Amino acid sequence: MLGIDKFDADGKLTDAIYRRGAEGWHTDGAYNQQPFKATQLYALAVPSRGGDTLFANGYAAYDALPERLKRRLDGVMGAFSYDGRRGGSALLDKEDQDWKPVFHPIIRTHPETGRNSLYFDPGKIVDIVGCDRAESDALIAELKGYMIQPDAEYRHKWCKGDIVIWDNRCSYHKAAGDYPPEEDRIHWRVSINDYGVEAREAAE
Ligand SMILES: O=C(O)CCC(=O)C(=O)O
Ligand SMILES: [Fe+2]
Repeated sequence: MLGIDKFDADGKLTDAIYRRGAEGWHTDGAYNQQPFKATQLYALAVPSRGGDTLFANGYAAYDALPERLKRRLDGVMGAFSYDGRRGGSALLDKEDQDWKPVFHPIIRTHPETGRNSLYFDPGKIVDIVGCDRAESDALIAELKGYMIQPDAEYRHKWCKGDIVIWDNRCSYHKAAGDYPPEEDRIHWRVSINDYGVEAREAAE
């Protein structure tokens, strides 16, 4: 359940709960070896104003890359971790914050649609494998600029009872984080694991 116990025992707003998902555009589970395939939110309480969730399309981000970058990034891996390039998270236990980086291709071919998307999360990426620090920093800054394409965004205005499911393999999202803090904004959240084609075939 997301959004409960927002105020601590002293009545102080816990920012990590109020602003969850609002720190920036991201894709869920990039710090996992096998990132979540999809995430589902079910709205149980919706504030009177604000609190939308914004989505953007990773295929459109890939399509917008100049040919030079598409070629440069072909087959290139990114290193991702929970902390990315900054400090720890207030929501996680110490042991989770110390996770080693995991590696994912930056250009990711969706296993079901066969389309390429830019797999990128500015808060979770540590560096781009095979580059020196300066080149990796420059590439990360450049890719950030292509993530959000203005004609490929969707803004969900929640109604109580809505269920929204998104595909983390080809999209980014963030919470608007702008609703009245004294009001409830509560979702029931389910992360859907991606066992990959091999695991699915083995199970059939
Ligand atoms: O609360 C939201 O609108 C989205 C939060 C989020 O990023 C998530 O649940 O993965
Ligand atoms: Fe998220």
